[in-house]
Amino acid sequence: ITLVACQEKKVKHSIQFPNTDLASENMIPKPFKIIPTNGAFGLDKHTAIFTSQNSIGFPEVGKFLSDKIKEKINLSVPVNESVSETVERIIYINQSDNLDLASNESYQLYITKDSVIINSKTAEGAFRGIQTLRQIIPETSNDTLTNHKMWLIPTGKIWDHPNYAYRGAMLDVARHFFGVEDVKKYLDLLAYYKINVLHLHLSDDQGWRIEIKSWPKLTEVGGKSEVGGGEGGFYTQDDYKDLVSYAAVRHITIVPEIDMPGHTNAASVSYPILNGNGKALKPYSGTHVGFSTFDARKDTVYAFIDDVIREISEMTPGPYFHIGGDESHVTKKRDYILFVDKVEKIVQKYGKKMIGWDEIAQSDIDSTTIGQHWSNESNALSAIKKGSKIILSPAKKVYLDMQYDTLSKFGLHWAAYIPVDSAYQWNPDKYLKGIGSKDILGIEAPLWSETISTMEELEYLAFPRIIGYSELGWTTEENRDWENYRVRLGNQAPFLDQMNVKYYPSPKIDWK
Ligand code: TNX
Repeated sequence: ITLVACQEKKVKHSIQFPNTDLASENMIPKPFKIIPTNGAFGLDKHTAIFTSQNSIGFPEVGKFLSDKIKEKINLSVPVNESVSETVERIIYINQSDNLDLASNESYQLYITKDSVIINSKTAEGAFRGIQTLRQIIPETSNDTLTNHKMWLIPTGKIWDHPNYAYRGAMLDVARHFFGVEDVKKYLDLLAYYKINVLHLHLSDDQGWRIEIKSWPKLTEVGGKSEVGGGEGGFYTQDDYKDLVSYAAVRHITIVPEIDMPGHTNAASVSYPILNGNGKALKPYSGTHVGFSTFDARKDTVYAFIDDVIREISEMTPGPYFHIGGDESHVTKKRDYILFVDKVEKIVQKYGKKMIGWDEIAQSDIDSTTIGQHWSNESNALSAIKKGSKIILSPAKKVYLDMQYDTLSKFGLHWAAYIPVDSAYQWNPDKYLKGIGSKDILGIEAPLWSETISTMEELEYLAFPRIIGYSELGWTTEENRDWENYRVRLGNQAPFLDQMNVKYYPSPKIDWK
C-alpha cells in the first residue's frame, strides 16, 4: 500500500539528473551482478524507509540503515512512519521468497529514480543489502538540482550473494586484551564489508579473558597478565553477552575460542590441578608458544572443560565452539588425540559444532567438525578425508599480524611479509592442492596480538588488508581483479577517515 501511495504522488518537478554508472561505484566486496541504468535516485528530506513489518528483523534493518544515513550525511530518514504529504521517494526493504534469493544472505537491490527496493529472504540478506546501499550514498550532496540538499544514488539493478558462507575475522584478546568498545568498533567496520563471523581467541598462555562463574580464579588470577607485563583484563559474562548481541544486530556470529590443551598457562596458573607439563607455574608475559599443556589423563580436567564449554555455549547463540588445539608441543601425541576426541563430545553435548586449528585432524574427528587451516597442508587434507570442511587461514596469506614489509611498525614476519596486493591476489578455491570449493566453508583473517595493544595498532595491521579478505570471501573469482579492486580500495579513505580508522596508508594504493 505504501509503495503504491508513493508512486502515485510521483516526483513533483521533473529534475534533470546527471548520468551515472552504478557498475563503477566503489563497492567492496564487489557484487555478483550489476546492471546500471544511468539515472539517479535523489536521497533527500522527502525520502522515507519502509520495511516488511511482520518479518523477523526487517524493521531493525531499516532502523540500522536510517541510523547510518544520519551518521554519514546527517539526514534523518523516517522508518515505517505513516506516509505523510512530504514523502516523495521511498526505500523499501522487503521480505521475499523469490527463488533467486538462494542463500539467506542473498539480496536484490533495485534502484530507480522513484524508489530503492531491497528484496531478500531473511533479515540477514537485507542487512548485507543495506551495506551495499550505504557504500553508494555519496559523502557530498548535490546542491544545484533543487533548493535543498540531495544525495544522488546511481540507478540500476544488483543481484548479489556470497561465494562462501563463512567470512571471518579473528581477534586475539589474550596476548593483549581489547575491551568491549574496541571490539564494537571492529564489529562496525567488519559489518560494512559483509564479514559475518568474529572469532574471539579468549584464552592463551598469557591470559584468560572470559568470566566463568564456576571457576572464578580463571579471571581473578589468569585475567591479570598479558604480553609485556601489563594488567590484562577480561570480559564479564555481561560484557560477552553485550558483544554477542551487538554482533547479532550486525548479523555477525561470534565464535568463542578456548585454546587447549596447549596455550593454557594462564588457566593452569589459576588452577594448578589442570597442569600437565609437570613444571612450576607462574604468569607468563613473553611470546613463546608450545610450552604448556593440560593434563589429558585427568577427569578433573574434563569436568573443568565441561563447565567452561557449557557456560560459554549458553551465552553463544551461534553454532560453533572453537577449541584451539594448535601447537600442543608438550602434549604426548596419544594424549592429544584422546583429548581432542573427548572435548569434541563435550562441544557436541552443548549443541555446538567444533572448530579447531588444523592439528585437530590428527584425531578421529567427526565430519561435522571443522578444521581451520593455518600452516600444515597434510592436516587440512586429513580433515577433508574425514568428511570435514575447512576454514582457510593460511598464515602466508591472511595473517593480519604479518608485517606489510620490512618498514612495518607492528607485526611479525615468521610466515611472510604480506603487502596489500599479495593479501588480495590469491584464490582460496585453488590454494591447497586437492581441496576445492566444496570442501571450503570460508576464509578467516586472524589478528594475533603479541605486538599490538591499542586500537590504533590493531587498525594499522587490519586495515586495509581485511577489506580485501572480505572481497575474497564474498566475491566470485570472475569478479575479482586487483587493478579494479585497488581503485575501489583507494576510495574507502573517506569512510575510514569518518570512522576514525588509523589504517596503514599503503603506497601501493592511491588513497582518495
Ligand atoms: C601461531 S596460528 C599461532 C599463534 C601465534 C601466531 C603468531 C596458530 C594457530 N598459532 O599462537 O600468535 O602464530 O603469528
